[in-house]
Amino acid sequence: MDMNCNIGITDKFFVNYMELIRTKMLPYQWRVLNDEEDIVIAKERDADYIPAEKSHCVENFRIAAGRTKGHHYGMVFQDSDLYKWLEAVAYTLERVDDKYLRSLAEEAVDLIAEAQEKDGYLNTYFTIEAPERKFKRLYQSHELYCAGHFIEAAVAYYQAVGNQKVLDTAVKLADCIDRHFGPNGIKGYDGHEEIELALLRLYEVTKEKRYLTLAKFFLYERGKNPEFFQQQRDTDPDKSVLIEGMDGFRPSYYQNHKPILQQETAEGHAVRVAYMCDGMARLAYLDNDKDMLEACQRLWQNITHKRMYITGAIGSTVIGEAFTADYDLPNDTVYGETCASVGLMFFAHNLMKSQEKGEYADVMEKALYNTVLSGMALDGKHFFYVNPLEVVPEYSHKDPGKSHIKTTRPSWFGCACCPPNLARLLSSLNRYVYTVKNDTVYANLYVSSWGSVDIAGQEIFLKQTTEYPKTGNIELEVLTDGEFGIAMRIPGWASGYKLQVNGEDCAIQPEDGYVVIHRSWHKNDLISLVLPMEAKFYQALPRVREDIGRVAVQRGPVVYCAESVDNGAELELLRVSPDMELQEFSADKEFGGAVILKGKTEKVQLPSDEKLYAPYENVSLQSQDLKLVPYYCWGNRGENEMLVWLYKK
Ligand code: FUB
Ligand code: ZN
Repeated sequence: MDMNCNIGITDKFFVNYMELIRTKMLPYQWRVLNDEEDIVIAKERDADYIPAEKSHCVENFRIAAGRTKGHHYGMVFQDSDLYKWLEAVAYTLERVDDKYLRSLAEEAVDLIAEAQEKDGYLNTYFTIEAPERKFKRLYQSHELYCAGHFIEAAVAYYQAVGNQKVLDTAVKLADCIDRHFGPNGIKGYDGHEEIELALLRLYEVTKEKRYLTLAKFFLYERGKNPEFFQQQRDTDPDKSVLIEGMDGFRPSYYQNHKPILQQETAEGHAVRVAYMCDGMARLAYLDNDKDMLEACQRLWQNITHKRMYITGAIGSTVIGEAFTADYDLPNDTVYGETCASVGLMFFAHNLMKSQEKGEYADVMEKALYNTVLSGMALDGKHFFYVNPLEVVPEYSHKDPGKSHIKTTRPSWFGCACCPPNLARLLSSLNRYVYTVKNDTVYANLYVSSWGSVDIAGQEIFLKQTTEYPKTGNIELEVLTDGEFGIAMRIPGWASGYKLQVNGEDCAIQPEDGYVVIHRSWHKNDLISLVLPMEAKFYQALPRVREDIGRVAVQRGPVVYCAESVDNGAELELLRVSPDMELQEFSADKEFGGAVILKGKTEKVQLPSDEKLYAPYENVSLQSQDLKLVPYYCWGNRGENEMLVWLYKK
């Protein structure tokens, strides 16, 4: 649990998700990792080299532990699937004492500890297949990436159930890394950031300063020598690659093109950027590092003001799963990896700890209610890796450049980073509701919840009641007497709001996205906030070429889309008028009561000759019903077209 917030979520919307994860998703993922599910594993894009016959993840650990014999199978970072699963189980056990999941987790912890080598080294690929190559191919090896995911899982599991063995295993691993890396060891870092943020989590729980120093070393060293990875590769006598297709990337793919403090724009692989930024934000906070905080703010600004989709997705191209350039936001070839938006939420959350700004929480909730939730099907057993804003199934099937744009959620992936990442994020959502700074608690997410926060040494109980985002009515009840501040977030999308304390209007003006109410609070004092939740049409800055002449619909933080199952095929022929009326309906059962939108619009009538090109004339339009569903619900009713940015009349 974050040190100063101990909150339990009671919200119907999210408890449904968390229970789905507990009862269906986590048992399912365990069976997949154990190759016990009869499923078709998808390649995230058409590429021969993606290993997608099975997961083999747990078996890799058994082999490394010497329990069975065989070869490693899967991505070189396959271990991280089990670690993220374990982390999700840990958060789940904090909420519910689920004996079955606990027994699986204990089994996993024992196996992981057994797979660890005597000196603390832990990575099944290198233990089984290439012990002589340890730490020699850092741009591909993911050794520290996997280590980071284990450390995160270990901290979470230790905090949830007090298992000392898991923490000891993580400490042994961190100490092994500490012996090999640093000013007097390997002056380098992993090709995929993750260890940095994980060491900082370990530092928070153990208070061992060496972990903070090592995290700082990794962050500050990165980019000082842009040739580091190339030089390491050149001196490795074994020239075989660890991950096919990864050899041609430039230093910027790994955020290694210049020192972090000099990086002004988000470059390269989007998940790597997000995890790096999260590590930076954690360091800025824990080490009170002002330069690092400024670097975070620069990258934040670039990502969220110039390179992010309306759905909170990041990463514009499949090539390198990467950022491209400012305002280059194609809707139908986007990458928008689920993990990248999960990482963006981490970044926002840790940035808030140093500096409270409503826009951090705005982006956090944008990513959550759109791309992150879209990453899973409503059955909890199917997942998106890529989250497009426009899908035409035939194009996905026939255009090799769109093979990553899946038309429905597969059961699993050859590279299965996203499904367990989603599980760990959603089951730890209680950590994102509030942050405490000095004598003030900031309400970041509006989610029914109950629990306490530590405000300058006082344990203050708070109860939040809301049906947000279905309605915009939020009540925050103070359950403990005390003098402190409560900051209510006024989301950037809200065109107005009504705020009262004990029934009296509150005249305090919002600053940086929060109304901060400082006073002497008494038990049962009640703050009520009403946010206007009407659906609105949005446009993109005209610099975003892909969205010119197009509008998207957002209600509160939730972005909507049209699917052809509701609107007929050829969604590109719909012409909407931004002043049209949209009526709200409580969704069909299939969407768990979410709000859907309906209106009357128009559709282009194609000319009878269907000539491909013809002299310009106005198109003729025919009236047509429009139905929009929350973007996160799309793709749950079979394969069909989907469109977020509708064409304007
Ligand atoms: O490289 C490890 C993970 O696999 C990345 O975070 C994802 O983007 C996927 O490439
Ligand atoms: Zn992923």
